[in-house]
Amino acid sequence: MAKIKEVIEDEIGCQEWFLPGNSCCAGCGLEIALRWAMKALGPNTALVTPASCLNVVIGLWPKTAPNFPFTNMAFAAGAAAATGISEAFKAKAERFPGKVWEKMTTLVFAGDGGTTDIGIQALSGAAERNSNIIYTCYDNEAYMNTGIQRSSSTPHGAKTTTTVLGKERYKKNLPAIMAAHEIPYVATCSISEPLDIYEKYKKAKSIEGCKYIHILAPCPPGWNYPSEKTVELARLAVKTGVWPLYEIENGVMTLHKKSKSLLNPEKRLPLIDYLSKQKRFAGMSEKTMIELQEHIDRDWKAIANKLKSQEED
Ligand SMILES: Cc1ncc(C[n+]2csc(CCOP(=O)(O)OP(=O)(O)O)c2C)c(N)n1
Ligand code: SF4
Ligand SMILES: [Mg+2]
Repeated sequence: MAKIKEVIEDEIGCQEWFLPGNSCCAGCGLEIALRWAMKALGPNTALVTPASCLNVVIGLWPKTAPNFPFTNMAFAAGAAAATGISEAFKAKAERFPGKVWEKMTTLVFAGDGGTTDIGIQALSGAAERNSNIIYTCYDNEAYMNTGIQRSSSTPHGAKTTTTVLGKERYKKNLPAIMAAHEIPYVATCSISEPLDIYEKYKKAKSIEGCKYIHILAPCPPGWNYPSEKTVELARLAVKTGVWPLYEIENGVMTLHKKSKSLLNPEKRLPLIDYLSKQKRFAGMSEKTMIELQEHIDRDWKAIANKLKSQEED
């Protein structure tokens, strides 16, 4: 586990690459996610951002917030564009050895709508080709930039402007879908564990091929809670077992220490501790809450089975 001392002593980690003065809402989880990813990756990073909140909060030149190169991209094309950019870096590196091109990392930061719905075909293609990119889904669990419409990543029971009685369907498990592509690295993160974000991006940077990192990034207006509660909510998502933290490196899964003990359901905080702090779950019926809990328990059983089968191998 990375230590804060390591970040402070890291010439890149101790600096801010996504600058203050951007137009994120107060308490935006996305901003925390990007800041910490960039502390690990540094300025030799080309960011691709499909249509999303990030696309907008970046701002207009010459007052843009990223202190590194970035491209705003069409909604469906994040992973495809990143593949092209990464291939261009490779060609340049071969032609001009010893220059910056061989140090470049290609990063996608896309929302859950732009990943689990609209960008999934380009992402699946990039994963199948094993394109040399780091693809991030920052997950605020709805289409926030256009007014809180439900996405495949919105959880069961959550109210959005298109699920006014609460979403009937369940959250799509995109990290599991990406792991099924057998890419070299898949990880989940929470903005409540910034050092874990830092460490996982450092690792992803060192791996050749397609890397997928899915970060839970609470959103005060979208989840309807006071802006100072962002980190608390992200922490509760981990402690209740709603959001397991793990990485899968070359097919081998490892749980983060804060999630490991939660293999025992009795160690998980009650789900209500998480739900009751967000108005998007207000008025949720007991039936829906039980269904949501059962779905979470089912995901944990799948994790336990995977770990068991690894032990037996
Ligand atoms: C093809 C296309 N359809 C719709 C839009 C409008 N649009 C821009 S951002 C956005 C929401 C994106 O949601 P998500 O990917 O979850 O990112 P978030 O806004 O939550 O950060 C939508 C629908 C667009 N820009 N392009
Ligand atoms: S709507 Fe949510 S994700 Fe978008 S900038 Fe505001 S807090 Fe961040
Ligand atoms: Mg979103």
